[in-house]
Amino acid sequence: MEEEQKAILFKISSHFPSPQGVKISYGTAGFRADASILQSTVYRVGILSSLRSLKTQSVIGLMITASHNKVTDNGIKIADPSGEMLTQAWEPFADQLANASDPQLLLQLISEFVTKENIPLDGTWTGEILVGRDTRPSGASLLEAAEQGIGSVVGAVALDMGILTTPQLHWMVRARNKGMRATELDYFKQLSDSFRCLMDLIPNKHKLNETDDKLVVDGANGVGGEKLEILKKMLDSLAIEVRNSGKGEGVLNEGVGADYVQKEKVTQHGFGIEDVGIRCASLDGDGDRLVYFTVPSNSSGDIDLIDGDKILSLFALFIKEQLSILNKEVDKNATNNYEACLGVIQTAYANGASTDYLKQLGLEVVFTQTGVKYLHEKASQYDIGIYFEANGHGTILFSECFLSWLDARNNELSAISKGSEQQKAALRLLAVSNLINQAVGDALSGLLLVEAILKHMGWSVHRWSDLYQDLPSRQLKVKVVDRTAVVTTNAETVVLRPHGLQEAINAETAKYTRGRSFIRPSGTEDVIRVYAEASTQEAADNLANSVAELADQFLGYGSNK
Ligand code: G16
Repeated sequence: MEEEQKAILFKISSHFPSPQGVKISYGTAGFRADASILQSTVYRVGILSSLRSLKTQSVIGLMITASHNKVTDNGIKIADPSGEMLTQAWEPFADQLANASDPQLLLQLISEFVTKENIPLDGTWTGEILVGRDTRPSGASLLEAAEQGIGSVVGAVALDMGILTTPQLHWMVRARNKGMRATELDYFKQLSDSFRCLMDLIPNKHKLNETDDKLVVDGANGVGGEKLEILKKMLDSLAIEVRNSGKGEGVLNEGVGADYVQKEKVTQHGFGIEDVGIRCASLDGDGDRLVYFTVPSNSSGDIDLIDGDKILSLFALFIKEQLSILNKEVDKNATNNYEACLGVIQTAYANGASTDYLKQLGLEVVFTQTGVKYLHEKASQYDIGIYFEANGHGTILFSECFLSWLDARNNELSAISKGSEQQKAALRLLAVSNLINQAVGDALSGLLLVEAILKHMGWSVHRWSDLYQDLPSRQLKVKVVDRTAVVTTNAETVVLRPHGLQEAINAETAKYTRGRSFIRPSGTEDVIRVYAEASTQEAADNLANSVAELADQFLGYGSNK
């Protein structure tokens, strides 16, 4: 590393001392903490994103957001060249940078890493980092810190993309690196065009079905609601009402949003008995999660949740149907046949009933740890990989290989049987691949796909909800002394450490019919998460409470004893 570069890094780094006595770790989706202690972390991640851009010779993304967390938190997500989350291989370096106690150590770490990774800092390549933020009040000053970090690396420049949803930024990074136009308008245009294309392909018998038409969306008082207001103006065939759009007095994620709705299963602020029977959806604070729900007529305050598992099931059903139409009359001797490999990815949070349902459909279901980075990686190994977390975070990935075959097949069908059911199926799959975000889970594109599929099937939200009956479940959080003391295996379903805890959980779970329970440390909040399901709600609640007590006994302050 040149002396000039070292001097710049040393000088600017001294303005960003790391917070005393705090260890910050790269978690499920980047760094996340109270915004007041994040200046130095964000500055250092700015440096890292510059190095990543120079190393990959591609555009990189840096998003300032804490997504579903409370408004006083903030965080950073990094988008790699293909729009995916930062490669896991660089996470240890991110941890080291974030925790370097002084500028000298920081400089040494960077210098060693640059040499090891052979990163060109000689001005032969200009790094470019697209920077975005959500609507949190702390976002503007943290964005400045990120820009200082990016500017500390000679040859790297930051491009402020303004307030965006996280998936918009990931989409832009991917588009830029594919040589495509990548403004916000381009994003909206791609979504609305492909949605229109799917709507044009709705079977005639369902075209005039005007029932169940209104959709009410909870924007979590965040950026997703704001963007949906813009997008909906480009969609003439969909009536959307956005509530909790962030324009009023409501607080981001407070009693609203996808995380609240999915975990608490009660109506959020702005929704109530007047919404009985209406199709409703909820986004999270940075617009990367989506769940649907309806308000039942019993005025209990509860909702009927349609979570990520059911969105996944709807998508899987539709994709499977289109593939079977496409392959219906295949000429067994033809050389251009393609048996697409379809895979479905879930985590341990997936409701047991959803996994049973997907398996009954004959689909291959694979489990990974929690975190989009793991699910996405797995899904990318299929021709079509559908991944969803129960919390509503997911998408459908199409392999380049399958897409180029599909494109060619569509051209061929258009020449020999234009307008045939087979060609329509090819066109639908192509439209889905354009609509659904290929970089990361995206509530806005997911919502449009759900809407298009419901129309295609001629289904009401209730018909969709009845695909299968969820097993009753409960999620709890437990505050413990040190959540990193928990080590898990088998896609987080088994606790390895502390010793004896898994045996205790097993003994408790065995008492319940269809009982299943696990604990894992959160990677976005300083808590242990507890999940339990069983044959009745009371049993699921009791199991969750017992397991939470065990977690407290083994790891906590003993407050539950
Ligand atoms: C992030 C990740 C998700 C994960 C969630 C909760 O979501 O992107 O994959 O499910 O955190 O993680 P944990 O249970 O480790 O706290 P988001 O929407 O908050 O960015």
